Amino acid sequence: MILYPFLIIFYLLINPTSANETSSLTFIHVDGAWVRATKVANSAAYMKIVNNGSKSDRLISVQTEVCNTVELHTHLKEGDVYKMRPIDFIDIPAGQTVDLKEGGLHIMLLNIFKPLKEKEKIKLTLTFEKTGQVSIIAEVRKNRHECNCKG
Ligand SMILES: [Cu+2]
Repeated sequence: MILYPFLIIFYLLINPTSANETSSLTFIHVDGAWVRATKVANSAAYMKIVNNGSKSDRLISVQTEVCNTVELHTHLKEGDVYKMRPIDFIDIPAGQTVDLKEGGLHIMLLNIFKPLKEKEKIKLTLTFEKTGQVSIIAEVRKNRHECNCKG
């Protein structure tokens, strides 16, 4: 069947984008990332995650060199008190921006190796279900209002 290789070549010529379909459907970027300065063991990272793609995505894990344990957290009301709770993923719907902020969704950094001082830069690697890994630099700040970063 000598025609077979030619059929494959023909398919590739008429369908050149098939190999990277996933990356063309999701487009994730991160704005205004910051991490709270801390002298104690735990801190949190906040940011806006923007999905300009046509498919929804999910943040499923985060890695950083400042600690070994990173959790995705939300705040839930129990009685009159809001408490932090770990969640398995954060949905990032197509065409929307998800705001990770104080009192809401956030990235929890647990058992940090050493104190985080203002203006330090911390690398965070975010893993999304479809987009894959996105590495960002977050600045250490005392609070959101001292942050020069956008958002
Ligand atoms: Cu938390």
